Amino acid sequence: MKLVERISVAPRKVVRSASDLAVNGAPPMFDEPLHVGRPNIGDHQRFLNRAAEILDRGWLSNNGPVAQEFEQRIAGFLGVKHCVAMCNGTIALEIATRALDLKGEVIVPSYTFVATAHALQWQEITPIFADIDPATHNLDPAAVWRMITPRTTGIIGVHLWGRASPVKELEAIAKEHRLRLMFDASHGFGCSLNGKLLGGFGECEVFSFHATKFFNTFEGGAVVTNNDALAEKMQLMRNFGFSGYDNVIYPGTNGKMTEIAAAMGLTNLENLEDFVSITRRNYRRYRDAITSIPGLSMLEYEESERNNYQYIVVEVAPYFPVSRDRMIEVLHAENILARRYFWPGCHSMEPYRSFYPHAGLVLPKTIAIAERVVVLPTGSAVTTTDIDGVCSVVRALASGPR
Ligand code: T4K
Repeated sequence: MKLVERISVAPRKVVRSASDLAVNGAPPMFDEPLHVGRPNIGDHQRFLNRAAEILDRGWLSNNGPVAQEFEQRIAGFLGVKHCVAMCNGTIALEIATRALDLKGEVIVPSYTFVATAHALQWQEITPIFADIDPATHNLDPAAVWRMITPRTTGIIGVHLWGRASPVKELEAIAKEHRLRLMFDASHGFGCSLNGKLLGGFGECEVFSFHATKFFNTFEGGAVVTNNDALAEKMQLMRNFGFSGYDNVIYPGTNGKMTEIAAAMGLTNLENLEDFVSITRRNYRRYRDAITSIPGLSMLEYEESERNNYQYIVVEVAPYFPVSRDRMIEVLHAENILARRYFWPGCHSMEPYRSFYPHAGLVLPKTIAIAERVVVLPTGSAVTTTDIDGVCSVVRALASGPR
């Protein structure tokens, strides 16, 4: 494995007081941006060998041998019967929801990446936003239950930050109300619930393999399922609905994964444990520093489970001396490109904010969490020295307004 390198790796200073901050005229901590989501890239040579084979073979897409191998490896790794690889996570969500025959209203969290809602709206299915549990940032089953109407056909739980949704409770609600249940597992590749890897819960689960995800295929995604008929339907749908030459039996789309994307996936799969050891190390380094700062808390990963530790999620309490947004400004001035994922919540974005102007009334926890969260840089391009630099900036903010 070769790590993504930055031109200048070392932080340029240690911040001891406010006068050391870039917002106060000091030089920035980093010469170049420290991003939240630099890609994890496996062994370059193995990828290049695979790329050369693809070029020699002259088979670039349309269910080629590398994509087929990728699907088998992913299904085997996750312990599910089928993996239907796709060109990205959004199309995978669209195909999964359509294959499940979702219509009318589908309950989703507002506190997620907007693609979860867009995949529904794109098909003229109404996303109904339910509130979250502030302790987990995942759907609150009681809130889901309150949003059910006669038009509800399904629930999409999101395993936000790679921490599992309340699967058992959502299953019980879905069963009682005869709803279809699926999961957006975009953040959850390599994460487990009660020791079982995410991927086998609900009727199907959707992964994103976007460049910024813990496990990437440049762009890519997949729906995984244990349901044979559903898998077969999705295989047709992602290929225009073709069933053999000249015979179209569904209004399909083009959701196919390319061979080069699958080659990246196979390579990265071989280095998955290397990625985890780096993101776990980074997570622990941040946790040791952040949890000792009054007014800040970090979302913790259950160490008895498998985690990918891809997101460093910090909550800024209302009594912290500076606001979350001021903290972001200060960090950006240091070239630390922290993010406000997933502010302000899907319900406050278009078209949802115009369609459902009062949606926020039932989303108090979503609104509070979205106002508090800062996501800090990690991944294989971030070193523990970088993290010490980031934490010295954050610590300086704890001692008073800047
Ligand atoms: N459901 C959920 C819950 C999701 O989180 C997502 C995607 C989806 C569904 C949809 O899956 P896809 O259709 O995307 O497969 C990013 C990603 O674009 C998006 O995939 C992801 N969620 C979302 C959480 O984050 P941004 O706005 O953060 O992207 P951007 O361009 O600002 O990049 C983030 C950081 O990564 C930057 O600091 C730069 C760095 N970066 C980015 C790219 C693309 C690199 O260093 N190299 C790169 O190649 O949305």
